[in-house]
Amino acid sequence: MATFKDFRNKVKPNWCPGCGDFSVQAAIQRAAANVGLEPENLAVISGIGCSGRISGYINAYGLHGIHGRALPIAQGVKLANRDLTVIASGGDGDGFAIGMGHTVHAIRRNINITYIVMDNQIYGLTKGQTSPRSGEGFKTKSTPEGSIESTLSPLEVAIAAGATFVAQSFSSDLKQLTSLIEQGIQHEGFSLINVFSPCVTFNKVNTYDWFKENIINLDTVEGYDPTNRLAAMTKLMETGSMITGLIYQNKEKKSYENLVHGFSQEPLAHQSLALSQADFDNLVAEFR
Ligand SMILES: Cc1ncc(C[n+]2csc(CCOP(=O)(O)OP(=O)(O)O)c2C)c(N)n1
Ligand code: SF4
Repeated sequence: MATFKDFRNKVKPNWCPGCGDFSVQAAIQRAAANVGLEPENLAVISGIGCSGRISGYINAYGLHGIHGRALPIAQGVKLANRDLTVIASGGDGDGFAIGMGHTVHAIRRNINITYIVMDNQIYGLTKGQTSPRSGEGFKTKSTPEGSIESTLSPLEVAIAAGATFVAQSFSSDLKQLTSLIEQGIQHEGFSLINVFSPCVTFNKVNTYDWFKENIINLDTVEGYDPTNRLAAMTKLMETGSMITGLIYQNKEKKSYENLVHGFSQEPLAHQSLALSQADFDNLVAEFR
């Protein structure tokens, strides 16, 4: 049986020392081993950004895709081979700015993949511009007088869009993060896990200490019921989304693969896709 070490490869991450993304990498490797996967059972598909490099740092199938397009690629992989566990990953710019349309539709589609967003509330790779997750008044080179736009609350959007699994964690809490990724992988549908993953180089506001002071861990909130959609939305709105843990899960809704008409139980990846000579001749005849 594989251990987390089997999900390591020889590529040395070029993230800045202290970047929150190191913990996300470690948590994915641990969670994959803990749920009994082998490297050949896993595909990690990422977008573009510092966080997007993660697919290159994990020993599994992987694809470092296009900015904002991790989810279309990941959904294609899952539909072609439902036997693979598919993790999509990227930054808050990737998933909640340029890729937000894909995020909303993947959520409502409820396709069985796990989407891990490394939310540092800034664009890291391009040297620190304001993202939709930056706070109002946040000053960067792209908003020198402070951001005048409302901060996006993607987890509220997710619940409104019909999400069946919504969780949030923090890079400093490897135990909780690993457990939530395990639960996300085991969830039969789309799981969204937003991770507060500090950018130590460009974001001097939302630091490790700032998150520690502002986060409420739902594990410490007595009586919180993650199956109650309205309570989940209320908690997000009350706290400005500064909660970690399993926020909402609906185990009743079937995943996309189980609903789509005619979808074969046998993965496309294992089927012969060649046309028979007779089918080919008929097709050509239609265009004569
Ligand atoms: C289509 C397209 N638009 C813009 C860019 C430039 N770009 C690369 S990464 C990035 C944003 C990075 O921020 P985020 O997704 O939050 O990831 P982080 O680097 O913070 O991990 C942008 C705007 C690009 N590569 N492709
Ligand atoms: S710039 Fe920020 S997000 Fe990018 S590797 Fe460095 S600390 Fe991480």
